[in-house]
Amino acid sequence: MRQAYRERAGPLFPGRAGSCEDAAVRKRRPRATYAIGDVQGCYRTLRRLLRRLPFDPARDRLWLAGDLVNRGPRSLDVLRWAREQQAKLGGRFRVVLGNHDLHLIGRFLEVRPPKRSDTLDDVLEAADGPELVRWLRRRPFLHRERPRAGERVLVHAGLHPAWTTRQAEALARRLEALIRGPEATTFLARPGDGVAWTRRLSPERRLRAALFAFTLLRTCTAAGRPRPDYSGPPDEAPRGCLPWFEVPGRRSRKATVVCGHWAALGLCIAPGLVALDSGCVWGRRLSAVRLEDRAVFQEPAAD
Ligand SMILES: [Mn+2]
Repeated sequence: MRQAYRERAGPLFPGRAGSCEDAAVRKRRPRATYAIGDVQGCYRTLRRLLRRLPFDPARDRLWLAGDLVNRGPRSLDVLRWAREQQAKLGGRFRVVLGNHDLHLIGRFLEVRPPKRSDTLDDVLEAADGPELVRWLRRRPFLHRERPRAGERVLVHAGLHPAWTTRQAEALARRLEALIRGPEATTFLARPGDGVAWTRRLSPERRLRAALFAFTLLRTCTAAGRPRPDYSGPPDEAPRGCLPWFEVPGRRSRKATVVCGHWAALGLCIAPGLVALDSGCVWGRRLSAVRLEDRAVFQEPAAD
């Protein structure tokens, strides 16, 4: 893999405690963007990680790669926290939708059956549950920006190799409109389709393929067709099965993609890629990366 760093079973990156950096130092350094991986209801670990970050709520930015909820024990707390952060930080807080977030919305709309591993009851039964789901339903699939240092895209799983980042953004906006509207009930009844991106796809098939890429994609064939059947580590993938970000000629390759979703990949920092899912909900760690200098901060799972 063309990677600068990939997580092994090595030591934790302790990061720097917030208290090490005094106010004067904070003022001098440029604004930082901290990107955090899949929280999945692990609220206790999230709070501990946040305490570790030298995050300045008056200046810095916080990005979450989606899958705020499910499988972990404290989804309700995570949602309440996220909504509060949104109110406090405004555009400096960004979160994108993941497959588990969509599953919660689908459960709330009663178009998805419960799965045995679901831990969503606390949200579904809470008095403020409907309000929190309404808030979640208005989150985007993709956040894209072009700071001077280079283009950045935040997405839960990945980008179809055939897409430019502009195309991806346009598809995300169309999907978001659909999820917020009355068609959500039929559309969310099943997950997206991992299909090749061709001109022949109908508009509806296109949106289903986009839903798959944004929320479920991990691997593709060398020709860029998604392989929905493989979720293991990249070095054990069957022949001809590549991480989506390594597909030759991928059209979004000049941007830096910040994503999560692939726990078996682990924290992976490479040119053009910051993959953040380090398996917190599986008892491993929750990771944050400061995008400006790629400093890593990790917290062992505590939920
Ligand atoms: Mn996911």
